[in-house]
Order: sequence, then C-alpha cells, then structure tokens
Amino acid sequence: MRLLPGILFFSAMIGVAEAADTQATSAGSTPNVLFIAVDDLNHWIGHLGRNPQTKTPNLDRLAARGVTFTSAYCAVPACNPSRAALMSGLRPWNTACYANGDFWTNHIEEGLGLSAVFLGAGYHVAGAGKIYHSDSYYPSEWTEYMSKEGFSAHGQGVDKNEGFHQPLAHDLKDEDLGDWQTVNWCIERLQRQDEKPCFIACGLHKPHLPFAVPRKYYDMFPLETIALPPYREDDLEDLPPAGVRMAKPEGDHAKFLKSGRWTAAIQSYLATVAYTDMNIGRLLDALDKSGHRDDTIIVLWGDHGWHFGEKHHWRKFALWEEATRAPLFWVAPGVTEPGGVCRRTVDFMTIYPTLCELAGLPVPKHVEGKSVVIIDDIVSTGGSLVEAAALLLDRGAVEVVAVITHPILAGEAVAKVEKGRLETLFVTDTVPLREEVGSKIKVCSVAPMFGAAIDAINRNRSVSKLFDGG
Ligand SMILES: [Ca+2]
Repeated sequence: MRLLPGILFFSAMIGVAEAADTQATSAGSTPNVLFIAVDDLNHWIGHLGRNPQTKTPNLDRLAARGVTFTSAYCAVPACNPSRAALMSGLRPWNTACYANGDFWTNHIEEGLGLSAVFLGAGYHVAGAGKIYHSDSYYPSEWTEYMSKEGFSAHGQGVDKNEGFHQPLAHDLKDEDLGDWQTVNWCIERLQRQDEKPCFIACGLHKPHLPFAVPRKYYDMFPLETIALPPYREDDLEDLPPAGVRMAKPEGDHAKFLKSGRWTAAIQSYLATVAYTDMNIGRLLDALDKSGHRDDTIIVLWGDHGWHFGEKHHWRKFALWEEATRAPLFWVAPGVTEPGGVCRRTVDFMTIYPTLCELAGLPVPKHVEGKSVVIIDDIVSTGGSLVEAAALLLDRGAVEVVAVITHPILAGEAVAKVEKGRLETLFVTDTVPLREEVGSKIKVCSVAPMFGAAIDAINRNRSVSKLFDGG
C-alpha cells in the first residue's frame, strides 16, 4: 500500500495546482489570509478518526472546505522552537532554537518572520494571542497586535493542574478565557472592509494546560464513556535507556496510575478541544458573514501533538508520533478542493513558503522549507506527467512523485532520472524497471483499481475526488 499515499498527495496537489491558475488570474485581487495557530492540539479531531470520542464539528467543517494534511509534523515538539521555526522559515539545526527555555528571540533576527513578508507587501497585518511562544513578537513585523491587558489566558485563579492532576475547581464561562477575547478581536478585523488586504493571525491558547473550561464542555464527554488511547504495558521494554528517559515513566504517568485520573485527564482534554472548536467555529462564521469567504486563504496548524500515556509518556517533548504530529489544514478558495485529504508526509516548514506562494508573494531567500503548491503548468501546458514532474522538481517541489503507466513514458522517466531530474517515481511494471533503474527509482506496484486515477492524471484532471474518504 505504499503507492496509495503517493497518489493521494499527488492528486491532492494536482487539485491545488489545477486551480492555482484560477486563483492567481481570475480572482483579480490579493487574497486575505486567516492564519490560525492552536496550542497543543493533537490529532483528536473528528474527521481524522484518531480518537472517536472527540467532538470537533467546526474543525471538521473547516477540513471539508479544503485539504487536510494527515501526516504533518512540527520542527520540534515544544511550543517555543516549533513556532520559531514555522514563523521564521529557519530550521532548528540552523538556529539552535530547540527548547522552551531558550527564547526564540535569542536565535531569530527581527525582520525574517512570515508576517513581515505580508507587511512588506502592503497587507494590514494583525496578530492576537499565541503565535510565537508567550504571545511574544517583534512589533516591527506587525501592523498591530492585540493587547493582553485585562485578559486572563486560562481564567482568573485557575491552577495549571486543574483538569489534569487535579479536578476542575472553577465554574468558568466561555468569556473567562483569553481565547474568547482573542477571537472577538480577530472577528472585528474580519468584519472590516479595508482597502488593504488583511493578514489576521489568531493564536489560540487552548487546548494547552490547564484543561479548565466551562463545565458544559465536560458534560459532552461523560467520564464513564471515556476510553484510554492505544497502550501497551510493555511498550518501553524494547527501548534503549535514552528512549526510556524521554518517556519519563516515573513522571506524569506514574502519578496518573497512582491517582486513577487517567480517564479524567482525557475527558478534560476532550472538553478543552471542544471549547477550542467552538472558538474556531466563531471565526469561520465571522469570515462567512464578512463577504470575504471566497478571497481568504485559511491555514490552521497545531504547534505539536500530545501524549496521553502512550509509551508511558504525557505531554509533548518526545520524538514519537503522538508528540510530533499535529493538525494542518489549508483552504485556498479556487485552489484547494473541498474535502481534500493529503496523506503524504510534510512538515510545518512548508507553511511559510506555501502561504507566500498562494498569495503571490516571493519567498524570502532565508526560508528553508518548500511550498506544497504545484504550479498550474501541469494543467495548462498539457505536457506529459513526466515533463510536469521534472518541472516541479526544478521549482523546488517537496518531492516528485510520478505515476507512470505506459512503458514508453516509463522509458522517458528513466532517462530523466539518469540526468538527475527526477527523485522518485512510482511505476506499474515493477520487474523490468527495477532491473533497469536500480536504486534510482523507488518502485511500487500499482493496483488495477488505480488505473482510472492515473488515466485522469494523464488527462490533466484532478483526481482527488476519487479518493474522498480513502
Ligand atoms: Ca504548544
């Protein structure tokens, strides 16, 4: 089944590509941007199917409008370095920004941030809440930033362990949490009818600890119905000592086993995710009412994942799947296909260049990630798939995946590989080609059921609908 993700990604990107032309040429105006950062949101989102207990109708609504990347990974599984890398375009091994305690401004120069590109292009750039760690920012990179004065991010008097190691102690209202005010502030900007295009960055603090939200969200998840995540008692037994240290089984996990609050903590997180989902719904409703739904790009990302006892580990700060993977949604009107799903692996370093490209802005030279947008030449030139793939590689595509069905086309592809122009090919006729090209081509077989999809690609049509829900 290795081929399936390849086709899905390629098909999703074809979907992106096919309409890029529409967006760039027929929209006739510069797109607005709604940039949503969510703190500590893992994959417990309805349509992702990772935890069937979760209730996220608004995140699912957002996903249905565009493309969900199901295998998107942060640069570092911790708030400060993850956000520093995503927002600066600089990878942590080049900045040395790896830890929460090593503040990002020690490593990232002023003027390199994603918002600065949009500010420089004439956008009204408005920021609110947690985009960078601790709601920090370089003022020179923003037109305006919401003041935190008078707001409490987590509710007045709420202890960090409420809803986690301790039961919820406060009766909170929606508006007692800072995210409510952050969303209000962003809604106000969404509703303005400015001459300038708008870049609105909305940084939500939840579902970060404390997992303390109004009790009505807890009531959505009765404690007796809560199931534990996939878990193995012996999961640390095959780890080297460094892996066991990373898991820290003597930390949170030991406490939860002793207190018996494992399911209660999961209930709290589900409730806090539901609160966050409500706020995201408010943003989407406001965008729809603003009249700018069809010219606003939306990108939503979580800064890293979260463990709930998998591998005896809790929180982030680990290199396993649950800590490093986080949600990534793109909605680009006229570009992404509604309900698109991309299972190809990407990292959050793709966000900076992709957003620049979708907005028609040049990607600054310091940016190290690659855009996931495929340019419309695939469609508009009517060229062969092999030519299109070579073009994309020339343009710095994340990875080139070509699906070759015909022996003659495969021969052309081999020639391109030998010239160093293609990196990865998926081919149908595995045996002779494996012999012919050796290690230069990653060979996968194509099941007959994908024949229609491949034909569609060759006819320069989007195939993403063929894999809806796949
Ligand atoms: Ca975080």
